[in-house]
Amino acid sequence: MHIPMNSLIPTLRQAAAFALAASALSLPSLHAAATALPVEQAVVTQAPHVPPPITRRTEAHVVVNIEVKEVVKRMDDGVDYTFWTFGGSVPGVFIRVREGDEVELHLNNNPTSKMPHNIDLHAVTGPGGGAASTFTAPGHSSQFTFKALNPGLYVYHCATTPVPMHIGNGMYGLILVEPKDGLPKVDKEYYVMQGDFYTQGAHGETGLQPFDPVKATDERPTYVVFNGAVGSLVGDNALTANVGETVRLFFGVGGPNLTSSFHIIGEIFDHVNTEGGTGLVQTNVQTTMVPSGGSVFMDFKVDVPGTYVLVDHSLSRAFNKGALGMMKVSGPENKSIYSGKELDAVYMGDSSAAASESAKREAELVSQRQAAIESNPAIANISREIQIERGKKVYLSLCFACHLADGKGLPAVFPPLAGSDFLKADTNRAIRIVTKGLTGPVTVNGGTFNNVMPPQETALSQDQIADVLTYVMNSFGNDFGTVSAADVKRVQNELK
Ligand code: HEC
Ligand SMILES: [Cu+2]
Repeated sequence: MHIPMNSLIPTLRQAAAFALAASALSLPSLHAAATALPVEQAVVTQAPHVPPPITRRTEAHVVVNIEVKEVVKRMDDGVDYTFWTFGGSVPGVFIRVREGDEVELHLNNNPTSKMPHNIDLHAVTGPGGGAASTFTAPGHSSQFTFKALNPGLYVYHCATTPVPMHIGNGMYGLILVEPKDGLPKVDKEYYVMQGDFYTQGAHGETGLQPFDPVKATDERPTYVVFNGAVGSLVGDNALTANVGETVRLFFGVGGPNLTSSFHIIGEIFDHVNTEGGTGLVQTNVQTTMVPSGGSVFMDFKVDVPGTYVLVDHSLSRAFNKGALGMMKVSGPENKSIYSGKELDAVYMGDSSAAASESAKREAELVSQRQAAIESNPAIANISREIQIERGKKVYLSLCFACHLADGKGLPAVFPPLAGSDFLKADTNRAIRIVTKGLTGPVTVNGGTFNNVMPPQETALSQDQIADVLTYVMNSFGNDFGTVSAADVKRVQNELK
């Protein structure tokens, strides 16, 4: 529907002209375009919140203000990223208007931004969806007005070159154009968007991570997340609902590349507005496919209490790259619908209660370490504890599947790590095993094993291998010493 992006991108000179015109035009823009309609200011919200339903049943001239900001935020524990945002966080602010409204959109690019940006709203009928009219240099504003002709849930995104980079840095959000008579009433509404992120460091590598254009072009994301970060909907940030309530979820995929197979573990969607449209309402759906640059909204009644897990059912993304969120439903049990027993640690991996306790404990220890560094040079012990807590999360996401949560393994199948004489004997060998895997007969604590341990070198960073080995060497009754990232680096270099 939109014309090719390249032809939209103004030349630099045009861009400067745009920006100038824009800044001249839109001094605090009370001068709404001449309109016969009542003027109102849109309420916009940050995810997972949604503006209240529109109760008016007549058209209005709605003014929307969005500030573009480039901000450093958490992508994962210890991992920071410079996100480019519509409104300060990822996804961008949720915009809610009504079919037939005139929407006057102001795009304000914060003076601290390094890049020009613009906005293409899929709800717009007109070339570029607003992109050319809103190309805005740092410290400038631009505006344009469109009529919301078609009801539905639409993605908006930045369309400035290089477009995959702008979207890949988090520049997307949703705009809902409510049908004239509104949507069916529900008890709770939430806003979630999935996006794929490409960092130069491996998954979990700490520090400020730059965008990796090669991984982006190859569509090999380091992170696939809901609402801009690993764990943004986990633990204390989980969505909530009460038994008996009907929940509506507005879900979009910003991409820039991946399609989502969106599913909630333990729920069935009662109604799904497929592809964010208003005509085709499918009922009783398990998993719905949401294209990049597309959306869906669905509602479901929550009947029994517990934790429901939002995933991209391309499950490596959920369990290894971050596309996992939670909805906590409270209220009375109903044994006729569900007999009991919660999702346990094995299923939830590093998002289990035990692992999220680990994340909290890790944060406490990190600040303790900071204090210790300042007052006392004897920090080795605290560093080891931090490694253990970090390593435990890696263990719970990966190793436990075979070696089991208690490290005892399975006789004749998976060797024990608890009390393992084999592990204790040679730390460098343990690093090699986790890096390259292990096959062929081995004897551990007198038992013989002849099976396959898969290599972890592409899944785990050097820090993570050091942490997980430190964890296993100091857990399950073991007291075998520690492994540093430098040790892992040395052994891995010898393997090359
Ligand atoms: C898919 C199953 C599987 C996973 C996942 C797995 N292992 Fe293993 N591991 C094995 C098997 C099987 C062996 C023995 C291989 C053989 O018999 O040749 C083994 C051997 C080992 C050994 C040497 C034997 C011993 O008990 O001392 C260590 C150490 C080890 N694994 C650590 C880990 C760590 C740490 C992780 C997580 C990063 C992990 N493993 C993940 C299956 C697995
Ligand atoms: Cu941009």
